[in-house]
Amino acid sequence: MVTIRAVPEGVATAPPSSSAAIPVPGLSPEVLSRRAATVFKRLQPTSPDGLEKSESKRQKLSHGTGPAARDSEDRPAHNAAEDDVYRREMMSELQVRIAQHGIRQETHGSGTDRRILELLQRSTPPNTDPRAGSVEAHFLTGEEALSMVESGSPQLPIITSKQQPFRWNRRMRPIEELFRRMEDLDREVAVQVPTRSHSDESFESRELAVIRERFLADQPTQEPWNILDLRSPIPAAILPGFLTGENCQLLPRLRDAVLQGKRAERGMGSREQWNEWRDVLEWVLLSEGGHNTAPHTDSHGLATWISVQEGLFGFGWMSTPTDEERARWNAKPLEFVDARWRYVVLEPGQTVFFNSGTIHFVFRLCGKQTLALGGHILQWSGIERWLSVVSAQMSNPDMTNEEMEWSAPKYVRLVADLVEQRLRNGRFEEMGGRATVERLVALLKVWDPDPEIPLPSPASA
Ligand SMILES: O=C(O)CCC(=O)C(=O)O
Ligand SMILES: [Fe+2]
Repeated sequence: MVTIRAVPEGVATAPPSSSAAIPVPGLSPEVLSRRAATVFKRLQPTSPDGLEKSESKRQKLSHGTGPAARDSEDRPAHNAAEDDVYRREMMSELQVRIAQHGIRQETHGSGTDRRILELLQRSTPPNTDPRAGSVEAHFLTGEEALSMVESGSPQLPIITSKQQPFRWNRRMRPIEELFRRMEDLDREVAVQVPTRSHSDESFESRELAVIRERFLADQPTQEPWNILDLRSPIPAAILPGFLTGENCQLLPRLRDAVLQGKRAERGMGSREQWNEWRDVLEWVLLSEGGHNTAPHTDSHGLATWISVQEGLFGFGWMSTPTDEERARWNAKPLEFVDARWRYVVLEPGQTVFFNSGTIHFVFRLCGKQTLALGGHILQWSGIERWLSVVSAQMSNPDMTNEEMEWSAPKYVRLVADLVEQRLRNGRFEEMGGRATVERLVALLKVWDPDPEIPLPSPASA
């Protein structure tokens, strides 16, 4: 993830750039990694108290705003039985849609539907009980999550609740408030439309005013729109509390190194460059029900958090893949299924965090819009893993693009500099000791294939 694109980002009229890690049906490579590509060349309203738990009631649960989490009562519940109801409904819906689709021309959505159905047929809820075998997802309070991500790089998804400092105004739906806060609705943004032919691009450009009208009218549709590239109009205060510790703040430090170099003043780098980085650090996912996203890894080796604001958000992942499973998936990301797939259905107020390289997919029942806030992070303790994910993404032609080839080495070199700085400042104990950090620096430096590649200057980055 890493070069900074010269494409202006402020007005999202340009078609998405191409720098996705892998091709994903229904989520074109261009769109998939546009956020990260931009710089890498690429909350949640808390749910109302007493979440109702039957599927039908759950469907009614749309949004809410409450205080940020404070104590252990904020551990999210994992309700495997309800999630299974959602999965079954999802499978029936997909079966009908696939049958209806029949022999019509292949679209972006039809490929994704078949893939998601195949995965859901194999997916089970994660085991969360250590007495029943290996735990496959962590359902944690904010405090527990904070301590886990500050002390290491968890390989399993973490699910928390009430971790978002930002509060919606309770007088309207978050989706309505989102558009209110955008102010200028004449701008355009790329919208993914699953009924577009597979031979065409998966997105088309639409005015924000049109998108707003469509979402507020909330009519049933066979053509669910998905907007992945929406610049967040809400204050830069959406990072879930448990991700605000120092170990999770490597990406903003990398941004500073890119945009400011050796200067520490404000104002280095252009406003647009800072905005581009902000678009990687935090973003908005707005979708009509029925829009799904096939399995992929987020580009440039970035770790990701997603906080659901409205609607129910089905999130699936390949659980603890072996090296062999990962290699087989890397080789055939559009086909490989023979692994342990797990899923959860997230509610407003819940956040999922998953680390670099997690192979994940998203599913949504028809008829219910979803809004989520999300962002990317990198952990200081996750540098080695990041390096291996970026290497895999670069070595696989399906996962590589020019932008990554050009930029990843530069960013790896900047990370090496940052780690060396920690060594100079005597900050090695927190990263596993001097020997470990020295080995890491050596690894980062060896990896860099061409230390002579010039770093992006503030002017060109
Ligand atoms: O919301 C979606 O459909 C996809 C979310 C996701 O995984 C991504 O944007 O990378
Ligand atoms: Fe993703």
